[in-house]
Amino acid sequence: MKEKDIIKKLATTAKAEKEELISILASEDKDTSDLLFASARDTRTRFFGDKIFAYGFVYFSTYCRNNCNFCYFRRDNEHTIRYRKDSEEVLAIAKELADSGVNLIDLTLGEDPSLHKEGFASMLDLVDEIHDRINLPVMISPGVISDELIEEFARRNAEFYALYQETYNRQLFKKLRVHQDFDERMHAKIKARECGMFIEEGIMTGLGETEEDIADALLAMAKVKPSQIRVMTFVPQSGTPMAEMEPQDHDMELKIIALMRLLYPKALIPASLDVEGIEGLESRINAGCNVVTSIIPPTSGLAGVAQSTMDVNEGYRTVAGITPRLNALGLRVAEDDEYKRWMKEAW
Ligand code: SAM
Ligand code: MD0
Ligand code: SF4
Repeated sequence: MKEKDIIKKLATTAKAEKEELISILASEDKDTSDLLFASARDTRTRFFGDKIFAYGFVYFSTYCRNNCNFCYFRRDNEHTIRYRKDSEEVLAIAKELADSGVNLIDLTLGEDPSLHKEGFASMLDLVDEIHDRINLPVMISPGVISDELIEEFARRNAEFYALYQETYNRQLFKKLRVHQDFDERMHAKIKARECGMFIEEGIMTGLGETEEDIADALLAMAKVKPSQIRVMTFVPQSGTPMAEMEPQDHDMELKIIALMRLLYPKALIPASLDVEGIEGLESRINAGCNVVTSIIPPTSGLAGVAQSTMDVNEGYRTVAGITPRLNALGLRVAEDDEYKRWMKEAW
């Protein structure tokens, strides 16, 4: 089948064979990509209208026991600024984010040994405090945690568990997430889903993966029944083994976003401000995203992940910063009760 017919089939059936996905990923034809993005936007409008959800990002500990080769916060990176925010600081930041109009608070951290030591007691309490005092849903991004802890976070009603596989190519996974277990990471997501949490799955591009790897990932991620799916282009980080790797342009990320939209029409798909900052917002939204992530208060002293400082102090990674840009595209930041309604209907 020709690429354009594959896209039409995808838009009506949400189905494609692996070879078909590969041919779209490999295509360099402008008409094909224009049709791909237009179909993705149509699909988003069909399921979400003009609503875009906004997530506040609280990276509250940058300590990590792991050594992922791509990550600025890996254990052995001596360039990293390490900090750990206490609960009162996190709550003050979450309140500021809520007042600014975000729909969810994403509590993210490295696999901080001191949190593991205390059994995540302070983070579990934070989930309760955000629910009680701030009344917003919570996403947790703690990395891989035990089944018992997943059960405990689920008991506290943490709504979302984000844990990205990065790749479904096991050899590549081993090179990236050194000394980590592919199956253990998959298991944590399946377990969390069984306990009643929404799952965010994700991949990275620009790591030397093939188009076949990407197509495999797009199809295989269905296994974890994700409600939110993402792709981010790898951004080389100083002080890491991959610091000198040639960065890839963002075209592949945009194509993957659009394919995600067509394969998983009801999914939440983030446009991360953490890759290209605010300048990268429009292209990602135009590829079919319906969430903006990595909104960070300018004076909070918090870091991003892939772009730890870009646009943060300038105040561009804020709801006020994204609103005019979304409005110019005929879109708007959703209200909290619209997000809560999505959660009810999506389960
Ligand atoms: N430590 C937890 C974990 O690894 O699951 C939570 C941190 S999570 C926010 C880190 C995610 O950011 C990674 O899973 C990866 O997808 C993304 N990321 C990290 N470093 C990146 C980089 N240099 N470029 C692009 N994305 C990156
Ligand atoms: C983002 N930097 O939203 C964040 C991060 C973690 N749940 C999300 C990758 O882009
Ligand atoms: Fe740690 Fe997560 Fe970075 Fe890996 S990606 S080094 S687990 S913070």
